[in-house]
Amino acid sequence: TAGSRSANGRAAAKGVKLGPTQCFIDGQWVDAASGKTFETLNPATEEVIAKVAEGDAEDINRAASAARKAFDDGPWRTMDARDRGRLLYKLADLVEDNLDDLARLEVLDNGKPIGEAKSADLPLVIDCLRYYAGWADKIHGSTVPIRGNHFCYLRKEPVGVAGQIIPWNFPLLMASWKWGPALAAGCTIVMKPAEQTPLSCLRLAELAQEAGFPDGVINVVPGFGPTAGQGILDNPQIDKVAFTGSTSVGKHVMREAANSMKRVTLELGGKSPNIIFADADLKQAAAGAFVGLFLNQGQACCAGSRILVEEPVYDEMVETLTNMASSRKVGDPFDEATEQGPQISKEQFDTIMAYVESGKSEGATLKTGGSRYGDKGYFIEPTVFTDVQDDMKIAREEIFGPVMQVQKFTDVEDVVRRGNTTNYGLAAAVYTRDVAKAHKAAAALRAGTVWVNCYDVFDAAAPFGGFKESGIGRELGEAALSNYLESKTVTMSLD
Ligand code: TXE
Repeated sequence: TAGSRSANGRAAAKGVKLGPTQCFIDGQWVDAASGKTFETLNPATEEVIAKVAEGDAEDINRAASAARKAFDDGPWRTMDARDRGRLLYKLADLVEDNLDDLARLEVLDNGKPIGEAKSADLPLVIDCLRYYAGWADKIHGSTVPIRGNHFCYLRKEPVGVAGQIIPWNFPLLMASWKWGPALAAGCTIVMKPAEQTPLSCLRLAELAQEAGFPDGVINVVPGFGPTAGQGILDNPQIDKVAFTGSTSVGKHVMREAANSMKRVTLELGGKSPNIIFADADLKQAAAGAFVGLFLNQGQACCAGSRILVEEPVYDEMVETLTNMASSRKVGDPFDEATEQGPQISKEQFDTIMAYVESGKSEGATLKTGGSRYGDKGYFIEPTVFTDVQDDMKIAREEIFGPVMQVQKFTDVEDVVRRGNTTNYGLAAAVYTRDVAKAHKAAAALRAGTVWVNCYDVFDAAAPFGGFKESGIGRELGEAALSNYLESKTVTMSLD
């Protein structure tokens, strides 16, 4: 049953193999220095899954020293790049071999539907690790034709120790997005997974150990933001911080990073517009708009949470989206037929329900949903609001739940401006059959990713990240490597 633990620290819940629950520091599984633990819950049942080591600044400092040593004294920085790549390939293979178990662990701790974990999260993790494995031996500098009798060349060198802080919505995937480019570039890692979902990341570290990553290259310290997370920001041995999470904490990370001039990349929230023109393939548009919002219980930074629909097709689109939402299968995330599981936590559940109340009180029309689903677990009915106005709270703020806002537009020239009227700029989508209109909108939308006639199409090779308050820097693709590299200019006299 959930919560029961055997002597070796592995519990059996829903037949899931739990894996480690301690800190992973310098190749060792250790308790937190304070001896403290915290509970991680199953959001579908509200039951305790396991007690996990609660790391704080002291554990982070130990991890950072180990990562520093593995970087400065080797073996990581001095290992042949191709051999670093081989280890990443090996890790990808091990993840693939353990796909089912990892997917189940993710479902237990996060609540996402098993079908999604197996068909989306895990394959994307594997692809990401392989993609960066391939990069490891292809990172190189260039020569520069400077004036005079000199030979000038540029070296690409790893930035050093990377501190990485990730959220709970895609726990394994976020870990792979951070580990892949950092390890390919030759950095060492101190990672703090989210306190809501530490288990899959710890299991990934165990697989990395099995793959043969040297001690100290990858360190994982579970714990809370203001203690363990802050420990990363405060530690002067850490050269770079990569953060994914809320915009408010992202701003804090950036301020704190300045103290020791850590390099910073941030992947933050969004309020992404989906613009559906009347000439779109409406079936395709509805499918894109629907998945764009409801995927992962609405807990996606790029959630397409403002659906702007051109007037002639507005009523039809509202009806289609409402029907899709009301027939969505909510329930036990371990059931293969389930499409929507619980929200991650009581806090998130309460925040989302408060947004639903604000939508109602500000005069939006609640077409479907709006209530808790069931009486156990943090389930919320798929919810659709229509007649949403730009100035309503639900049209401006990130809800991070299964709550869709549908808005009408008549002015085709003005809709991109409306789409851009937000402090965020993570993603956007346009649905139209008119190629020129699509390209024009894609160029004008101020967002890091624009999807045309689709949504949530991710690939390890395609950069992802935000304009404006949605972040700094890009993850994935070749772009993410530069987050982990310094450029060194070497100039030699030939006289
Ligand atoms: O995020 P936090 P929360 C948004 C979403 C959600 C809201 C709050 O709108 O409703 O944020 O979620 C660590 N120093 N996103 O509270 O707090 C924390 O431990 C260092 C969007 O869960 O930002 C966790 O590991 N670290 C987002 C990570 O930051 C700190 C995904 C994210 O937690 C810290 C998640 C501190 N002072 C939430 N405080 C996305 N971009 O996808 C917290 N942390």
